[in-house]
Amino acid sequence: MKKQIIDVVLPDLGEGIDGAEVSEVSVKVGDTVANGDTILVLESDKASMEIPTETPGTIKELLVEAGAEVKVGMTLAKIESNIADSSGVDPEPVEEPQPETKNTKTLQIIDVVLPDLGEGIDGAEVSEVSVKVGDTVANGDTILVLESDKASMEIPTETPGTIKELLVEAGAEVKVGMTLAKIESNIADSSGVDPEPVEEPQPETVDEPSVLEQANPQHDLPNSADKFLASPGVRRLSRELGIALQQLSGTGNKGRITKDDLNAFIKKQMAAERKTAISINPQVDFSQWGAVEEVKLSRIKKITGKRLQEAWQGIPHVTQFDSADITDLDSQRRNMNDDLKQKNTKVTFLPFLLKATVDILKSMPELNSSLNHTGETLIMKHYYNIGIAVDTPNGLVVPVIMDVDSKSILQLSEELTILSENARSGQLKPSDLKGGTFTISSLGGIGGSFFTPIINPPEVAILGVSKSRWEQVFDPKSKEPALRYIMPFSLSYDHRIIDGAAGARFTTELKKTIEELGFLSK
Ligand code: CAO
Repeated sequence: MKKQIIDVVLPDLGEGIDGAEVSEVSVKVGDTVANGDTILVLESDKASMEIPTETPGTIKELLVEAGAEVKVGMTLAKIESNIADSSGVDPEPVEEPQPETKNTKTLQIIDVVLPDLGEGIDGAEVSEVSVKVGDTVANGDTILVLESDKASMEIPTETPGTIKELLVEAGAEVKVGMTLAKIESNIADSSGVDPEPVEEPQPETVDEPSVLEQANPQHDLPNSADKFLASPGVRRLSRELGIALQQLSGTGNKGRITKDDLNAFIKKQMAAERKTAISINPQVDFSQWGAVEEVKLSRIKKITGKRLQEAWQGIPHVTQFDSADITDLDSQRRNMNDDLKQKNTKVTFLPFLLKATVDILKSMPELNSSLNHTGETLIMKHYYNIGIAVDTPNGLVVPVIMDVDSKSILQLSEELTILSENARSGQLKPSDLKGGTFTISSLGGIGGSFFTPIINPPEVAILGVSKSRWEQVFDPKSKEPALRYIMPFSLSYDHRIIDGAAGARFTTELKKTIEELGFLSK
């Protein structure tokens, strides 16, 4: 073995492209690279290309930088490599011995079919189409990325050639055995050799939501529809790390997100996490004043605690208090429960409050919105998915009841029972925690009057419900004191989005609709 310095030269880029701009230098001097490792990403008018090295070794010199124009044949880098040659002469390219066949190659159109995905997965959603018609692909190149409930998978082609037709698009549901694309290929004729087998794609199993996903339950990863410039390598890495590219600002050419941007983002996140994790408590030996016991926090408590701290510190909260006379609602509920007795089921106040809340959200859409990640726009949601805070032995979780506006009181009651049981037995699925637009936290079954709930970001408001009490109030109709069942409630809202007037209007309208039972006829 002898160490030699080998020039990495820009190869022919095909499709008549004789030069391009360097959008990313993926290595630095001193890095060790293997055969096929990307050293540069280029951006031409026609395509974005990763330039790999065919020489394994150590990067000794980099002769180009991001933003530079490079031409075919230009030396890009110098690599120190162990070459198995004692003569000291540059190794002649040695032709791989070819199997002795009497092959002739013919052009054929080959169907790329979705292979068996394993783990009982028979279909999935296309989250990214990684190629386009006209692209040249090699054996093992990714053509699609799929996202199932269980895993994220890159689907490679086993056929090298040119993409002639793409039969699926991002967002489509695909099933095992379905034809995904057609490739024009130089395949050995009948006397020839079968194309090389490619390893089955191994889904990276993500049975449990990642901490990142749990901490940001509504946070979805990017799909091909996003408009962020990033090389396939950076996209792959960001997917593997569970980082949505929308959160990053690209410093590369035309705003391209580079590996350095991804690294800088991760460093920033880690620093922020360290900062948040630093307790405001000084280290104290409490045992000096008496017996103590140290108990570990549950995983849910740690995740929720961090999220609550971030929400409390990051959102300017205002809480508006009010109360509603629920005497009529209570008799309505009792009547309903009398009818339900045979079915051995009953309805609490919460399903009614869900309906009444959605009724008001429809007329005050800013309370059903989210700030977008730049803080420049508000995303108004035309669906009403309400999160319910559930107290469990392991801590607080917030499963979501979807499309509350289209469900009856009874349906909501049944769903609430199932979700809270699943929450308490630890059987919630990641999807049960996603997609909420507003949250209700009810302590009505426990006690207390009024509390200040913390907003569940990216939502902008949360309703806190407290235990109702019988109170003597002045009846404006009879002008007599009357005994009425009064429910205290509070609305915490994000003051960046909701003005005080809107907050007070919401609680006033909610009180009115609960007292007049207006929402029941809708
Ligand atoms: N006033 C008077 N009684 C009330 C009431 C209210 N506002 N809310 C509930 N009740 C009654 C119910 O009607 C039920 O009584 P009946 O059996 O006679 O009907 C009883 O209190 C118990 O109700 P519940 O709490 O079991 O059921 P729910 O539908 O009201 O709430 C759930 C379900 C899952 C929200 C609740 O069990 C829970 O976990 N609450 C805690 C949420 C929490 O911890 N929030 C704090 C988060 S910190 O921001």
